[in-house]
Amino acid sequence: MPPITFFSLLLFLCSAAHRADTVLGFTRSDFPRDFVFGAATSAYQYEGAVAEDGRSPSIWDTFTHAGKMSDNSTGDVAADGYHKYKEDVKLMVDTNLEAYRFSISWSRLIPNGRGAINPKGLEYYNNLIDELVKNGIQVHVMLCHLDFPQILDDEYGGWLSPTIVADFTEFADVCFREFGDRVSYWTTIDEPNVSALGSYDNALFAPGRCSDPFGITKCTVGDSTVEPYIAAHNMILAHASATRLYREKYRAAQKGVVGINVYSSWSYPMTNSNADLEAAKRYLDFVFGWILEPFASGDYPAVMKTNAGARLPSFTKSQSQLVKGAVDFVGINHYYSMYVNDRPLDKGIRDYSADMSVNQRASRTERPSGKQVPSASPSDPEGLQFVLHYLSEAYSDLPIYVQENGNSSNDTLNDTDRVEYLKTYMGSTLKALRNGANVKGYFVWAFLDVFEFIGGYRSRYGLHRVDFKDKALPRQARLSAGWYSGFLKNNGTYIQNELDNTGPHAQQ
Ligand SMILES: *[C@@H]1O[C@H](CO)[C@@H](O)[C@H](O)[C@H]1NC(C)=O
Ligand SMILES: *[C@@H]1O[C@H](CO)[C@@H](O)[C@H](O)[C@H]1NC(C)=O
Ligand SMILES: *[C@@H]1O[C@H](CO)[C@@H](O)[C@H](O)[C@H]1NC(C)=O
Ligand SMILES: *[C@@H]1O[C@H](CO)[C@@H](O)[C@H](O)[C@H]1NC(C)=O
Ligand SMILES: *[C@@H]1O[C@H](CO)[C@@H](O)[C@H](O)[C@H]1NC(C)=O
Ligand SMILES: CC(=O)N[C@H]1CO[C@H](CO)[C@@H](O)[C@@H]1O
Repeated sequence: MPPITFFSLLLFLCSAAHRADTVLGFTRSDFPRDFVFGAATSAYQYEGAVAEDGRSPSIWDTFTHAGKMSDNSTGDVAADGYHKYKEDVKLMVDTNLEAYRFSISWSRLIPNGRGAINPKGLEYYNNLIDELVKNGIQVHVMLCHLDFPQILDDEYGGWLSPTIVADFTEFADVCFREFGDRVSYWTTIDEPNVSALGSYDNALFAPGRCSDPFGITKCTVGDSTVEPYIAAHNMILAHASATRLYREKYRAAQKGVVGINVYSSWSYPMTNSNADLEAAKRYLDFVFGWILEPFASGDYPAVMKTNAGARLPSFTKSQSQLVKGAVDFVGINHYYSMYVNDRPLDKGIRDYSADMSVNQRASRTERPSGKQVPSASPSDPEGLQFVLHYLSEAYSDLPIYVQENGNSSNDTLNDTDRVEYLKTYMGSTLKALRNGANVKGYFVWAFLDVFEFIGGYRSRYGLHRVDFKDKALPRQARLSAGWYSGFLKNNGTYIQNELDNTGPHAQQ
């Protein structure tokens, strides 16, 4: 065989193997009919209108107005979803979305944190939900997506106080009562891991508490060694309490389900040494186990109790009973994988990351990133498959929804990288499903460009572009919106040439 042919054959085989592994060899109809495809946004990131119609500030208003974002941005206007939701639901119809996940601004609905309902806030969410239902789009609600009323932070430190459990349950009660006739899918809290660490360990997120040397800035208030654990503990209790309420008061009539969300990365050991294999396992216990193990066993993973000692709160007997079994499904937000190796437990003061006792990075070649968000995060669709299998096995086949998955891009409309990313991660989801993982849905983050908690308006995740420089905030479909739309519409038809012969508005 002449070298050139041999070489082409080799190339062909390699790329065929690669394609078989990663490329779209599937259609919508390969997924079960009750599997649901959607896209997501969240209240502070999408709505804007922060001082309108009776909304009170959330912790994110305070944080952004203190100039804490690297681009000095705020969510004051964001994508102006408060005014543009009808137009956006129309875009969802154009995109053939089967479901939409959004979150409720607690401080818009109940401006004092507890007590009186804001009629305008109630009206907004009723209108949005009606618009979705009218258009046949399944409604998935996140109750608390990183923002809660500033007034509760002022009063008792928000998630740091057990008082929030009762207030959160009351907020959930209002939502179940007012919206539950049209909403069956409830998720209580978004990314407790990220929220606990970002808010109380490294100060990347509102309210920006930390203690030296763990913060991204010089710390003035907080205690990174214990507060993240306390916050997560109260989130777990708040979730469990809201779930119990739903089950006792609403489930029989409304027939819905209540789940919690976790931020998820797969963890690969850097080497095959026992120490690194253990480290990768420990990572999973810290990421997933921290939040999910209490719902399975009523307690935290043993390794967390050992490494964090008394800094990790313990469950009382009645808390343990409340929490155990208090979850109908798990939602995961998934973006990339991590590579970990063992790091000896520091003898000095430790926060959560130090307790985990691993070095982590988002690619094999990067230097360990310490406690910050990785600078680059290569696509690793297989990692999602591992996560779905791991969760199915570790948590007795609880239904799983991929509630966020997506890729950032620049402002371009021709977002070929995003199409590739979504395709391959949806492919991994299908493989996991075929291999028995109990995965029920997949949501792209984000339906359109929004204010990003990391990166403000510099970082674009939308299927639809928002032109933030134009006061009218016009939306434009990206290539990815057209691609997703075609995938969802053409049911049994394999979409193949989407990148070859189409511009950004193709298939719309
Ligand atoms: C999609 O395809 C499946 C199986 O091929 C079929 O049962 C279903 O009715 C189709 N749905 C739509 C909306 O065309
Ligand atoms: C943000 O605002 C601060 C203070 O007003 C200013 O010093 C800084 O240059 C601004 N940064 C950006 C990226 O605009
Ligand atoms: C997005 O896609 C690009 C190109 O594939 C990749 O370099 C980047 O790391 C991805 N980002 C995430 C969050 O996956
Ligand atoms: C956006 O990124 C793509 C690669 O993903 C690149 O081809 C394009 O030039 C970039 N556009 C801008 C405006 O930076
Ligand atoms: C979109 O980007 C791809 C790859 O970067 C390129 O081949 C194609 O010509 C671009 N399409 C348009 C309409 O700009
Ligand atoms: C263990 C784990 O994945 N922790 C993540 C929780 O969220 C923070 C972001 O605030 C990540 O940096 C951690 O890796």
